[in-house]
Amino acid sequence: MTNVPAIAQERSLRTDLPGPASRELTARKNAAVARGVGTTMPVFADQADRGILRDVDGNCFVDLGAGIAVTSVGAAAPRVVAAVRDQLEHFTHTCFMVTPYEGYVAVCEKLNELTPGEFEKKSALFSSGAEAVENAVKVARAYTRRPAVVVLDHAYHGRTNLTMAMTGKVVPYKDGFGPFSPEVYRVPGSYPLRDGLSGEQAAARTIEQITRMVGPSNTACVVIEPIQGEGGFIVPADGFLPAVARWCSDNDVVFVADEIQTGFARTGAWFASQLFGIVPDVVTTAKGMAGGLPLSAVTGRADIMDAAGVSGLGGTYGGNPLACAAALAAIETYEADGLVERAQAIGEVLMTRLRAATESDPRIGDVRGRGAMVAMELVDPGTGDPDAPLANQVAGLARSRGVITLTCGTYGNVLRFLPPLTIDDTLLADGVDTVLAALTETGSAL
Ligand code: PLZ
Repeated sequence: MTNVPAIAQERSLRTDLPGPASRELTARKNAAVARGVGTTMPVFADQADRGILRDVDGNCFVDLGAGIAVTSVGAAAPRVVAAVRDQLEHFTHTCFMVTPYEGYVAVCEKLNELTPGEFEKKSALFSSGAEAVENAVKVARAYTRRPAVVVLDHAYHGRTNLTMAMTGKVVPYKDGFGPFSPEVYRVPGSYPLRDGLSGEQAAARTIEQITRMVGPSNTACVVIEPIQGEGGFIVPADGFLPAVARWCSDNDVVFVADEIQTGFARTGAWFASQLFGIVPDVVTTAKGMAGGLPLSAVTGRADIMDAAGVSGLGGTYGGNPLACAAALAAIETYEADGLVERAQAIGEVLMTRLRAATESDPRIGDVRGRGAMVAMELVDPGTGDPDAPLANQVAGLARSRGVITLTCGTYGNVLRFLPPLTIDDTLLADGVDTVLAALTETGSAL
């Protein structure tokens, strides 16, 4: 196992962006790929390792997105590469539902051990995050024999029909794609910057709405991202999540934590639920779990998970052997390389720099997050209203300087930082400082 990165860990631009090779590929993409599949960056990837992604023109970008919180161990983590190569030489696929294999069972054992809760757990594996969310709803309905699914404002749970219904933002995710799955009810959550409520107050409002609009006897599950991701990296006020989880348990409603973005060390804990002192009945995971290979999971109390009948859960590719080998190697990497602690250290670097910037720039309305899941919400300093054009301008400028920068938020005004946990401190500082310099250059609105 080599410790030498495959690419020098330095930002460097060799061509104007996009370079000639990316321009050519973009022309082919525009002709061949449906326009609905949007792309953030105008450049095509050639190689990626740790904190750097190199494009087909040889430009090296600081990666502050990790493929939307996926390549936390890096996009070429040595253990993952070796494990996938080894599995490839045995078999690529048998279908677990036809001829099972050990890797699938081993990943489930690991998930049952790592996710919060001391009770007996079971897991099932799938390929995408949306599929995991769908299956969490399936088991919750099978267990409770109730139909309703409760989700929060600003939620993001996926792009399939049921998960589109669960996702809050219409444009672009749901635009023109309805009608959506019934029995999905949306209630307000906790967004301290915008609602000014304490965790207890926000939870009382959430619970009151569920009780009044849906009724616990109709509710199969409440599905919550402990820190909302696409919706704006919204960290709920202290006390919000425990109060909602308590209400669920008092009413035999399944509490599902969607940890697809927050899970696997991202927030400086194995799972964000642990940061808020909650123990979900069911947890959905994906993204960071398998070092870049498509794998997702539902893990929960054994009695809930076993409520679905035999052959009620599955899918041809669910728990693909290559993805399982990758997950076991990625989990070993998190453990052996101390990446939970590394996420905390990354959080400190990010928070220190971003908080220092807020002192001199009133357009930074909020800096928030946990561990290596951090965001800066940009606002009009006079009114506090979201400033999406500014966020887009800053992200665009940072990208043109060689930093992969993502935005998020219902209002599109949040810049988010999700570096691979294997990025080094110098590169991380360079990436953040480039984004902050781009903000300064857009000039103060005051
Ligand atoms: N739940 C909490 O963050 C995926 C989606 C990006 P899939 N987030 C990135 C986009 O524009 O499609 C996500 C998530 C949470 C579920 C999902 C869905 O996971 O693997 O994209 O299906």
